[in-house]
Amino acid sequence: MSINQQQRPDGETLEKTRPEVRQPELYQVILLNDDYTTMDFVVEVLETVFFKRPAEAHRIMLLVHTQGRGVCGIYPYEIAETKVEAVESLARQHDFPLQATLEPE
Ligand code: TYC
Repeated sequence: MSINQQQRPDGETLEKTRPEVRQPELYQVILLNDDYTTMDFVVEVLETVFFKRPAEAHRIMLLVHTQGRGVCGIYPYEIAETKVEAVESLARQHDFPLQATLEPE
């Protein structure tokens, strides 16, 4: 019996024809430019934290470098928050000032 089905006492099964599915609110993870973090490190972060393939990671890195900021992924709140923490924790370990932030989609 799925969550969209209900068993009635007479043995009939009722099924919702239009299940109410609540979509989670989504947040953009935005990467910010700075003058000190190396391009290679940013590409590595995009590959390891956001699972971008090398060409896409390089494209996003250059976009952030030239535009000042760029979206690197869109996720439900807790996942987005975890990505921001992962970026900043990796950056600190390597003594880079790289920062990321969240914005509602
Ligand atoms: N601007 C940095 C440099 O010239 C590269 C960089 C790109 C840093 C993207 C941060 O989010 C960033 N080395």
